[in-house]
Amino acid sequence: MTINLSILGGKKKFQEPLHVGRPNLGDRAAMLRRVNEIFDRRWFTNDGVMVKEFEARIQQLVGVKHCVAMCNATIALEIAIRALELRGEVIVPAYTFIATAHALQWQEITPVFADMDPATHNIAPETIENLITPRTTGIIGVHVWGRPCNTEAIEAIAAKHNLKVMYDAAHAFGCSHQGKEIGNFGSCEVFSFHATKFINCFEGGAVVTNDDALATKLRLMRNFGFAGVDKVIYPGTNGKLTEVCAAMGLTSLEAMEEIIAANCRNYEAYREGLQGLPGISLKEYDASERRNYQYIVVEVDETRAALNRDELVAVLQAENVLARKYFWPGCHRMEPYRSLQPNASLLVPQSEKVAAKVMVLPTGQSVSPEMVQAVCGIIKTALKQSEQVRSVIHIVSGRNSK
Ligand code: T4K
Repeated sequence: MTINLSILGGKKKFQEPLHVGRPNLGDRAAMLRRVNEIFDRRWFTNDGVMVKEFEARIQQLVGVKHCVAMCNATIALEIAIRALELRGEVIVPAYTFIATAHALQWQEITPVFADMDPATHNIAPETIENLITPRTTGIIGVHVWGRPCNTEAIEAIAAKHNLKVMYDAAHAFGCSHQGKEIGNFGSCEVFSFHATKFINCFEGGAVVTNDDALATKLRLMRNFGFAGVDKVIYPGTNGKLTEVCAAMGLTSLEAMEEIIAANCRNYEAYREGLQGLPGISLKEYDASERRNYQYIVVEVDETRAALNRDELVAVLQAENVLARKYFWPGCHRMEPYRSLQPNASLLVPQSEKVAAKVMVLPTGQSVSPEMVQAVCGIIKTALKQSEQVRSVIHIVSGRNSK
């Protein structure tokens, strides 16, 4: 089927924007029942019934001793970093969402950027050791796209240099690594339940750990350091999850298998639709492990594809398909890091290359396989009509730069 591309003057293929992070809803009636219960109980936050139930469900699903629910994953990262007493410098991948780096910088700890393994998009363990200095206290691995990083190699390096390890598992809830659920690695792991995540609390996050003392500290820190009424025994902040957010989390968890099935079905449809296109490759998920399939990640290799990543994203956006360029240009190229560490890009060549190639496409319950076919049809047509597309993009970008 040939499509009259919008960028070449045709009608937009989608009347409504097709978002990458459209929230999954779960059972609306069940959610409204929970909201009514919260109203009846007049208990809105501070370790309420819904939060406790949410934490218990996460513990059970992950097979971990403690889940400490928080208001979002960024605050959860900050609290976990503080509870682990990380200081000085901490090694993180350059290729991650900016929150991983900011959670350190916010507490005056320097994020030191390691490079990635282009095959997995995860931190390359062999780039870590050269970055260790006497100020290094820890490593934060990130399971990018829900595909686990090389925990064995990271933890071996950490043991050798007496460093702490925690993981940013914002993308990896519901995933496993060598048969073990993510949430059981390092000293602790942090999940995100933001609206755009496959399981969401509107806004929410959690630190999970098998360490009893750490869990106690995290709970204290989440609630100003209160150890009972009128008794503060620790410096803390406010990282609490509200009841209504926990209610959304519980409702979302009830739909977990359906959501994963929808994501998986879309992933297969993309796989079929993009198959055989030169220079276009879909990042694969390992079907022998548990995966949530929440990100459709495509690399555009401009040495082989007829259009580059930015040109394809422009074509898709013109059709109302709001593809994203996560995590371009990399944390090291964002402020304050690009000013504080102007040479960091020299140390992360693979991250630089991959960040310029990746586009993330829409999926989730609100996206059907027919919509996926239409998105793939747009990509195929654009590649076929690359010369016209390129000339139009150049005219428009020339106009915009004047
Ligand atoms: N670590 C990692 C590795 C992360 O990826 C993240 C967050 C964190 C830590 C921190 O977690 P949180 O503190 O957020 O819990 C989005 C999300 O906001 C962010 O949570 C996520 N990662 C990141 C990968 O994606 P943006 O800046 O792209 O968000 P935004 O507002 O542009 O939304 C994305 C798309 O979703 C848009 O097309 C609009 C659509 N959308 C969004 C919302 C909020 C909807 O359709 N409905 C909605 O309600 O960061």
